[in-house]
Amino acid sequence: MDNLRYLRIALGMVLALSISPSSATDAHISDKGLYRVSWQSLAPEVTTDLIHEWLLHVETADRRPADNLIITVSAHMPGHAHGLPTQPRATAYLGNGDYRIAGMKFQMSGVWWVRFDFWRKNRRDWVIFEVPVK
Ligand SMILES: [Cu+2]
Repeated sequence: MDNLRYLRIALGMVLALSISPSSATDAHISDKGLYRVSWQSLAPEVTTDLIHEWLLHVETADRRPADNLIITVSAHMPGHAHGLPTQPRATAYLGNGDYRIAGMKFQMSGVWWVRFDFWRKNRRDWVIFEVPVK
């Protein structure tokens, strides 16, 4: 079995176990209204000092999967002069508007702002999520 196939099956299992109907209500609309974005941690809990992956789901405003996006990730804690110790990246497009984000690591508990920037054909949009870290 090749690695990508294995990854898709593993992700499918994780998603089947972890995505609840409420994840749809957590979707944020991007700043310019181009995208509808939600995220899911592939670790059971978002805690400190754990390098883990997220699954980012991106739809267009009319609810179709948004593919071919270039995505960058950044995060900081409001009021604190620091960001992440890692540089998370979108490492794979898994189809259906799902992107794998690797290298998430929060070194301090509290509220974080996680920002995703999206580029497609020189158009940029972005979204910020407020994420409580235990
Ligand atoms: Cu901090």
